[in-house]
Amino acid sequence: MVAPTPADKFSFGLWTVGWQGRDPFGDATRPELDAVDAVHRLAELGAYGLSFHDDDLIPFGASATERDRRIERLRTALAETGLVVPMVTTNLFTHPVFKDGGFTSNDRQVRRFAMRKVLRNVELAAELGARTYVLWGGREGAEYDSAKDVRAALDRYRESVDVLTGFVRDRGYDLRFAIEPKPNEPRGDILLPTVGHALAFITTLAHPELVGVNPEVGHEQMAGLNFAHGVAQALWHGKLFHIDLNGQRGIKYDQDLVFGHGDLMNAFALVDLLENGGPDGAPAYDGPRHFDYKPSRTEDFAGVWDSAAANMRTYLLLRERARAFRADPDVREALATAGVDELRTPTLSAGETYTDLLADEAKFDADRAGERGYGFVRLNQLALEHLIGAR
Ligand code: GLO
Ligand code: NI
Ligand code: NI
Ligand code: NI
Repeated sequence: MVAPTPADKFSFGLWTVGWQGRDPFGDATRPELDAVDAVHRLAELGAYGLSFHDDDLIPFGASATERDRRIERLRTALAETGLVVPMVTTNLFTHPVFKDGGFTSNDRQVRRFAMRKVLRNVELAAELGARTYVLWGGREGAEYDSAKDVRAALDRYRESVDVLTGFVRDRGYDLRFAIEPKPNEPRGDILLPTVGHALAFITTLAHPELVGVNPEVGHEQMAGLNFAHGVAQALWHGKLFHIDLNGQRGIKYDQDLVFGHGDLMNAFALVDLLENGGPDGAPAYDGPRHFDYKPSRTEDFAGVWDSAAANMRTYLLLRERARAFRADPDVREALATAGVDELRTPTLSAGETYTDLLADEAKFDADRAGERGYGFVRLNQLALEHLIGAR
């Protein structure tokens, strides 16, 4: 039951298992990983998908023949293993040209270059059958308030996304974009820092229906926010197009730990939401369960593959625990006491007006209602006991 299969839709970024462990203070601790090896290893572990940045697969500035050769090698590995490419993305952050951003660099020529880089890779994404194209603008931001006109930057951000959706529509690609918010790192402050900011931005676009969000566990938690709440709101807006799963312990640098190795209670709530949060307890999300984590730089390749497997195993264990939680009669009773289901009833009855509502005042005893105990703590303890396997 906890052995992953392709039906579980687990996918990994090539840059995750391929991370060599370079950080701001230290050199690489692992050699390069060949994309073909990554595909084979991930398939053996039970994953279904691989995602990548253009530069993960094709080194920046590679010739056209080198590009074709690399794509061909990937295609062969995919055909051999049955792995698919559900999502593709662009690297607009590593090369020095992007030091002040891609779509929102103060330098207009850089912005034009960034757009071309994305357009070319969108073509590749469509050729490989990807359905989601992630936009993570890690360098779109600033360290200094006077250095960036935020409103102009948002104009340019919108202009770029509008060009991309226009391109996809003209070409007839079955591809949607997902904006990945992050509050900071590598920039001091990144534009569209949270799920909420991104959702608001999307409403201003020319084709909002083609753009959603790709929330990442650690990114929201770096901002001190509740990840499961952010995902719930994205679902509510019909905008959860993709998800980046990993682990983060509090407000600090982006840790990219294995899923569940950070805030485990919130990870439980998240899996419960994704797997049981739809109508009649069906899954609320059917896209890839995508891991965007980093195997710690203390690990050798054995540790890399152990950590890849750990992500999937933790997800499946949480899925199992969340199902048991939902099925437990004590939990059902605690949910009823807590009024969780009652919140689904509209506050006004059908046909009722505010006049009817105002007339209802005399019947309500606020002091009495204020005495109600909701039993939320007991409910949470039941969740915890299911989570740790005590029930
Ligand atoms: C960094 C981001 C990054 C994105 C990736 C996809 O913190 O999480 O890994 O997910 O570039 O666009
Ligand atoms: Ni991240
Ligand atoms: Ni991260
Ligand atoms: Ni990410």
